[in-house]
Amino acid sequence: MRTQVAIIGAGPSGLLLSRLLHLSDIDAIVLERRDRAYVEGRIRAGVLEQGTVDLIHQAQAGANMDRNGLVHDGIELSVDGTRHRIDLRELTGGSTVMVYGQTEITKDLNRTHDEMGRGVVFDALDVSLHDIETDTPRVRYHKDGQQHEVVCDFIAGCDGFHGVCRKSIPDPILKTYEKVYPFAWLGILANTPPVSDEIVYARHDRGFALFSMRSKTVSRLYIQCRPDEDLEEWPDDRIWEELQIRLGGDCTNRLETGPSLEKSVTPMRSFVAEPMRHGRLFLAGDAAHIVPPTGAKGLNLAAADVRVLYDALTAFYRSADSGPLDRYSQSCLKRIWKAQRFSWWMTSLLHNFPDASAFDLNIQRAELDYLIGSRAAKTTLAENYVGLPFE
Ligand code: RFL
Ligand code: PHB
Repeated sequence: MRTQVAIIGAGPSGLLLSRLLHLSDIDAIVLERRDRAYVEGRIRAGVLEQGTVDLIHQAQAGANMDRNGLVHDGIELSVDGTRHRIDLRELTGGSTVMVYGQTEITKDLNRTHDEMGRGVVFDALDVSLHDIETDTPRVRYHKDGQQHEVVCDFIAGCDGFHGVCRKSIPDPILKTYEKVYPFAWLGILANTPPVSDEIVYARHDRGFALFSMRSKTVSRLYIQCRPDEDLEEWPDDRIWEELQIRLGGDCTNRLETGPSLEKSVTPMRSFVAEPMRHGRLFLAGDAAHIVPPTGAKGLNLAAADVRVLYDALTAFYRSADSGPLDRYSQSCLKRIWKAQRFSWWMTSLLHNFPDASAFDLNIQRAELDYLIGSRAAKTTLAENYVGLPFE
């Protein structure tokens, strides 16, 4: 089979890129290892920058998001039970974020693919990349026991952190940077009404906690835990009790408890691979970088890569201009490192580090104190949280 762009992975990066290319009459195929129910069932991100919202509109996949997404003007920081509001809209001169689940975005994008009649190949096993340093790279995979081969012009590696694409870049060329944190997040989803109108990030001596939501009736909550935490030791009641303590203030009384619909542990790491391009292979999203979720940047960075890659591919096909493709890695990495810095900073500010000295703890307290008391510091947080401008 022949196509212009072979996309590996049907997460938000792959689906968004494929949809945008389709609208520009560029032929693409998406190969996904898992089945559709699995891909659509994963509970992940919830906070979208305006740039991500705009790209979803550009992909003509924003109708449900417009109907059901919640626009948030601010976020709250809870420090040992006392709440402090960060007014995103006022501090940034009008910017806000949209709370809308990644699960819903994936479903919305899959539906657009159904309509396109050029869908995603789910259950595509043993994907392997060949001849990526030539002008006619190839992708092989197995489906229903048969081997298939796709010949293409470009391969978009949108296959997440554990995918095959990054591993196809030869070792001496690929450089990686990594920081692993000594804690994880235990997340639950529950059919309980939000305890607050806005997301609450809580610093507490027992560890970080986060209150978020998916709708006016569904809450998404996280607590800092050990990376090797055993979920068996965390029945729902214990999680709710811990959330009540850590969120503190009026959240303690207002928190409505209920059975969890989903429960999982997410390890925390910062990771960057560069270059994001090798020959005709371009990495996008989690395949090239991971941020700890504290800054809510993972999905937004993935969308930012897709935007740059889509623009570069259209410049190539419309004007035979390969300049934007040549600059792809460099263009993306500038934004990625700024989001890495912000995510690392939010994580350092709000979590308990098991090996922190008394000096480290005092510095963390001073940083929080300064942030809460300084308009300049709150503006810095706000402009990073809503998403830095595109150059
Ligand atoms: P994904 O979503 O991992 O999708 C990759 C897809 O590739 C498939 N795949 C393969 N397919 C074919 N062959 C192979 N060999 C393959 N190997 C893998 C996989 O099955 C999968 O379908 O990557 P993508 O598209 O780059 O999207 C990235 C985002 O999913 C991720 O950055 C965010 O979820 C991160 N994140 C958040 N980001 C935000 O912007 N805001 C948030 O509020 C936010 N909260 C979060 C998060 C991530 C979390 N977890 C679970 C890590 C909260 C959490 C708890
Ligand atoms: C979420 O709603 O899942 C969420 C919100 C904010 C974050 C991370 C995750 O920083």
